[in-house]
Amino acid sequence: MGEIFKNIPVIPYEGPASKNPLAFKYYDADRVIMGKKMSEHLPFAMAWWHNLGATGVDMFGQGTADKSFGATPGTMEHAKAKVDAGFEFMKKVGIKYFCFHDVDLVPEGKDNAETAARLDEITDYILEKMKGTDIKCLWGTANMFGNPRFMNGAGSSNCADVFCCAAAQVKKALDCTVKLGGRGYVFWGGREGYETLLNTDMAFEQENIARLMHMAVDYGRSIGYKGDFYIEPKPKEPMKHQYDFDAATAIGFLRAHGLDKDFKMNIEANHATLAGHTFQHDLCVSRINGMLGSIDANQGDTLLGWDTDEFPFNVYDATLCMYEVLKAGGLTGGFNFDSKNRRPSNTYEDMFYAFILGMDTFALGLIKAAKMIEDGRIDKFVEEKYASYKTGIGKKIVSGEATLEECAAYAQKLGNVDPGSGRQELLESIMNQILFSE
Ligand code: XLS
Ligand code: NI
Ligand code: NI
Repeated sequence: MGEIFKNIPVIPYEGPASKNPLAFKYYDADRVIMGKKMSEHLPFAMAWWHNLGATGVDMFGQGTADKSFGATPGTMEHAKAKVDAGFEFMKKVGIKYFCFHDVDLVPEGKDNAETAARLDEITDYILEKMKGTDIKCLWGTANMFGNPRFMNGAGSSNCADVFCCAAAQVKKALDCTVKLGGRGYVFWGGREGYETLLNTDMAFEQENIARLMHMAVDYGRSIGYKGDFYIEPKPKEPMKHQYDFDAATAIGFLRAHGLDKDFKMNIEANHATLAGHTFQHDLCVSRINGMLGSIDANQGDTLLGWDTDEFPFNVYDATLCMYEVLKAGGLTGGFNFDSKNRRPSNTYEDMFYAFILGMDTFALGLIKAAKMIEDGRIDKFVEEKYASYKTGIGKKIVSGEATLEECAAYAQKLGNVDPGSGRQELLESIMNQILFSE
């Protein structure tokens, strides 16, 4: 197969003054920030489904982008053309990871066995392509939401036969992930939720999801998989109510079912905002629970109530994201662009512009988050805000020595109490100052 993205070179770093649309302005892979290269802070990944699959089809119209890559969609020849295109794309844009669902790699066969044989063939082909490159799999997953059999759920289905079909897919997707050296394995609960409680046994459905996850962990460890499993929370879409609503809900579920040692969170920006949180909120909830594993990097639109999966361009959000990631000491996973071009951005060049935008946005976020930490004013403020717990009664509360009676007796001796200003506007102006100075 010859070159697919003709006239597009390997994307260079040219710096903030460059006006070359096919160059990075901020992402400089080898630049060292807080002791680590940018490329190590930011293990970027390409989502097979969006970048190589999404043509812009929506419920009102056909695709606008041609992703046939010279082959007939729905054939194994096309599956291989996508591999060729994907590897050329990743090399040119300079990213080292990809993420996939089983059905992104090959067209589904007439039964599980045929799909599995196709997956063996395509993963051999991918392994061949990986040789001599440093490109690897970030994570794999099984699509347990597209096929009609999953209409009532996968692990949460009312039907044990469907549960077994889901198990077969998870088993094969884990095999493929291990074969491709994947760092992680994701469960996004596409249809694991409900439309109405009138027909739903919620407790039973949740227990069954946990059973499927335990089986996956047992099987994965038995074939030598050492990476993390991830839950990717999302509050709604496609189901009206999804069980993995947000990070707090998913962490509670993992702990209730004894899965918290093997699982972490894969936090998607647009899912966090759909849950009524900020992206930073769900990252912070994951971090403080030791559960921040990986990130699906995209952004939503506050005017739209669904998962628009836009390429990230909001530098404030990216900065606050990187602030959490730096405080967590990095990710075990990476930054998967679970993002797609807008429907009218339908050329090959647009695919590159989108990744340049996303990678530059996170590079800027990293640079600025490191500055916020090095500047120290914000951290110092937060530290001092809680200073009353360093001495006296506060210290006794934290160490567990104080009783309710002691606190009450202490309170009786107090006059007016002033907890101190939260200084939000001052802190926001410090952030602006850091964002908009060199
Ligand atoms: C959908 C999810 C999905 C997962 C992988 O909203 O983001 O793309 O990342 O199944
Ligand atoms: Ni996602
Ligand atoms: Ni999503």
